[in-house]
Amino acid sequence: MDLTQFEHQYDHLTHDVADVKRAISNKLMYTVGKDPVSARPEDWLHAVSYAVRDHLVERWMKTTRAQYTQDVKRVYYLSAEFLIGRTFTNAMLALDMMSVVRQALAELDVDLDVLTELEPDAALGNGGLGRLAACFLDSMATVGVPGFGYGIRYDYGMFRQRIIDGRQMESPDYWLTHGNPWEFQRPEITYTVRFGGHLESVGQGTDSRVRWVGTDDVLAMAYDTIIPGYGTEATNTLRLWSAKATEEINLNAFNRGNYFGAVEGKNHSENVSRVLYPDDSTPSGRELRLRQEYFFCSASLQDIVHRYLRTHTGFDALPDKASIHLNDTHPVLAIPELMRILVDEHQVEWTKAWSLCKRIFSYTNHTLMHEALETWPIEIFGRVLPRHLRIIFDINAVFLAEITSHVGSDADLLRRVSLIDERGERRVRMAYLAVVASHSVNGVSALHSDLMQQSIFADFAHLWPERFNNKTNGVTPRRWLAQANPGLANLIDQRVGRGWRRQLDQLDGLRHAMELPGFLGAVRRVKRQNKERLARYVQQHLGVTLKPEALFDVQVKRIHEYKRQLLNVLHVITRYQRILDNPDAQWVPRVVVFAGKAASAYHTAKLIIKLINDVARVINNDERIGDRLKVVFIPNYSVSLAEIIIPAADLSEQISTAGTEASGTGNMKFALNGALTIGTLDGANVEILDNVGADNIFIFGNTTPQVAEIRAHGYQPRQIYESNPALAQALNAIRDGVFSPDELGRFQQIFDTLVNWGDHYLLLADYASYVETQSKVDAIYRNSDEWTRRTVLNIAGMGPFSSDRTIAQYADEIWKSRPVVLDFGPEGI
Ligand code: 26Q
Repeated sequence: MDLTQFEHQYDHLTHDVADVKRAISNKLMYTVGKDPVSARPEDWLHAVSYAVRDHLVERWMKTTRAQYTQDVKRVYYLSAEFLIGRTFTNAMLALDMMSVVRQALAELDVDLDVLTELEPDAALGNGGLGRLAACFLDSMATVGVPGFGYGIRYDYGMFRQRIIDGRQMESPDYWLTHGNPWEFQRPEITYTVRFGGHLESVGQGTDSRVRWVGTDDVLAMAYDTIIPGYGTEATNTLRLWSAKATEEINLNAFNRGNYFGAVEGKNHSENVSRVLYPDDSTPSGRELRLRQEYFFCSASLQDIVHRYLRTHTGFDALPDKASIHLNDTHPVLAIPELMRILVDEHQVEWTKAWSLCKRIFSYTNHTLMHEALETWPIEIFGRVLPRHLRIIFDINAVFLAEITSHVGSDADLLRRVSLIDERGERRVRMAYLAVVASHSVNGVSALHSDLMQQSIFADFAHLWPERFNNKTNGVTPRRWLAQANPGLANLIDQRVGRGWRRQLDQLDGLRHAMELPGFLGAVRRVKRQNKERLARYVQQHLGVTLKPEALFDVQVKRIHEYKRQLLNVLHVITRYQRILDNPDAQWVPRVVVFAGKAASAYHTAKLIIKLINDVARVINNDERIGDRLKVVFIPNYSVSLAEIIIPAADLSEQISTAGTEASGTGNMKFALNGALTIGTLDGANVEILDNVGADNIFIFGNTTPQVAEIRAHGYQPRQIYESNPALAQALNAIRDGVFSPDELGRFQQIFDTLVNWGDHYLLLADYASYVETQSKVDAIYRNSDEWTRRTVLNIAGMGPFSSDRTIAQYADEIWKSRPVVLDFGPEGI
């Protein structure tokens, strides 16, 4: 696609092409150290990135200085994951420099679009939770919240997925091979993080203290990335920690003459930040994961306390100067770590320290699924973090005593809410620790926040109802509309102006545009161009030809049973069988697109990938089907791939079992890009329905209470299988090897899971409703004006799903933070 037509003209006013050209050439020579004659495209990318980055640095220093002089309350967002994707285009858009950079590069004989494709994704996250953190960083900067992200600088991000013979193969994602021009290494900002060792008691009675000694130490070194705000000069900082061996470890071993041992030790301690754990929603329970979590919490807390103490004495004002937000339970060790720093290192009295904690911490829960709740065996915990285990025991003792004094001694209640699960192997319940230590606990959609209070935190919600609240997720319209879909962005600009980038509510103005001549046609043309772009990608990478007039039906997300990719496959097979039975009917041609990664140890998810690929091979090569149905599995789903796939979708599949998907954010990205949703009443789908209206979304399936009811009455999937011939035919085809002629029994297990082993996620219960709803989708799609009208009403209703709205609510209701005032006013451009 030719992007130039969408870049606006007036950024030439603020940036002169000649200046930018000179800056790029200077960076190429003096920073990258290359002659233009021999520079490779990677060298040009680095040169232009440094040139663009310089403009951010000026804003960054202004903002950081203003935060310091105004002594504002800072918001620290602690997250084990930040799924950022690429930075270059995002930075240029924030600075309004896109067209001037394009022009400057063209004059240097370099094509901007070639360079952007070379940048590796920063894939320091698994999926929704990590991407949400990245959207929040963008929004905090944009709305002026003095926010800091803290996390881990993994050497290896989310693994790269290749599909070989239909199966997922993982390979390491070493994203730093060519260096990262967006980060600033800060060797002077280094903290010692301690592990292991043992506890000693010193002193007597009220004077008694605990000493934590004999530890193995690792250094945490800071790397900073600038987070630009959009349409403001405000910028924030993402600080990621990288593990460095302490010199002591090296020298001791070296002096004993054990050179290899010294290097081995170095490797061992530096392994802490080596690799992102790729299990989303099923914690691996590995010791190294616990070490990772403590590593970044300890470094971050030391840094936060250090920054505070530069300008304050005593800790009374700490809650007025720092809010610490826990993105799920992965950073929960920040709680005992703050207690340790206050009590052990600064001699703050326990009760005082604990009341400070409760004013500082807040926590977001992202899942209700039992197997996803983080707990650690106290054996491992005590070995890795003996001091923190003791602190948690002490917190628990005080907490349980408090409960007893309020509600009397109810042994059953105490067992249920204890921070230690005493059933079987004793385990620390990380989510409970988060709830007990935080003044705010939020869910990520209205439905999820309700269910959270009725299920996993029911006892706590009775004790402290005021602590619980909802903050429905959102996505940044800068990346997910302006950047990913310049064609649509440009069209919206023409109808409602450019303000939606910061005020997404302005999309509401599109309702009137519908009547204007030519508008629906223009929307359709943009969608068509986006579909052609995706078809080119698929042709290049998979060798499958897609016709852009087909309905593009898309499900992209992590592969997980609860997300029900298998339900989608059942519909695909049913459609295939119906086309074979009735080839002369007027079929609406469909392209069904899947993408997503399976956790490397999740066998069933990997088998689902194999099934999708096997089904795709059979259908795509069946000449009786032709263009009426195509199925593709696009490998290596990532933020950058999402930016290509989502704008090309007609239909967005959000079909999780009601009550299982906390929110979903892909659902929002698709609707914002003019896809209609087919979905269950789950997560934020419920609120999307409220905002786009029932006529403009395809809702199907059992509701959360119905799901509970079905399960309570002894769900019998086999009965459904036996009474629905179309369903039986699809399932039998899977079982009998229609899609696996080379290994007939390959998918027996999938059949059994659904028919014989209880169908935990109720696919069969929702199948009929799903397939029927898919027919309604076809009917509407046939009427392309009607379809397009509905897609525009979807876009118009997406105003509330900006992460700017989400962040404004966190800032007002949880963090009580105020925007930093920049001397030139908050409005930059
Ligand atoms: C925990 C311990 C050890 C190893 C891995 C993990 C781990 C890692 C990632 C556990 C869970 C995750 C990710 C969870 C996640 O992405 N949840 C999603 O969060 C989104 C943002 O709120 C929601 O929209 C999704 O509904 C939810 O599934």
